[in-house]
Amino acid sequence: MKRSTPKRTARAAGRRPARPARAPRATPLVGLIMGSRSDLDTLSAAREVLAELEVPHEVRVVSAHRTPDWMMEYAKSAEARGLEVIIAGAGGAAHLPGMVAAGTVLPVLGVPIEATALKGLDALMSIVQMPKGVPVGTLAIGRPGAANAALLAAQILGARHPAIRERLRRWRRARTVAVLAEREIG
Ligand code: RP5
Repeated sequence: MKRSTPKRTARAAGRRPARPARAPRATPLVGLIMGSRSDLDTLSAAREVLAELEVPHEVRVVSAHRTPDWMMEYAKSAEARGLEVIIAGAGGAAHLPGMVAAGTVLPVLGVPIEATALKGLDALMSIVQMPKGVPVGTLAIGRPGAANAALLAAQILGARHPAIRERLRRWRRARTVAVLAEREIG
């Protein structure tokens, strides 16, 4: 005999079965933004680390030179929306991280993207050379920099969110154990 489930009971009574309630999405703490969709390949390294550490985040395209008004709106509304750290990746002249930093007092971490003939060196120089007064924490060019930006964001968040700090501690410990397990080469 078939067991009655909420779905079957609802159908038998001619009602639509109620959808299982979805867990509400946590408010993003990190805004991961990029000057172009073409930056996503690189910045997915940050996205993966944020997901692994279960840091609620949002991912948006925000172009400094193509959508300047949207960029300022994003920067100015970030704090009120609950974001605590912004990771901004851009290539070429790469003014996005600095311009966003000018619009908020939240920490902004910049990731230089290898997007031009200068292979990311242009973006690195642009992002790291913020004039005194409006800092951008600048990471390495490309995917290693993107992954480190996510780790650094988690470290910043760790001061206020002990659960994130603990996940980060475990993440580090796992790397240590993995290296020690393979330390004998010959
Ligand atoms: C920058 O220009 C973006 O951050 C990207 O790295 C680069 C190229 O952008 P697309 O021409 O691919 O949109 O603004």
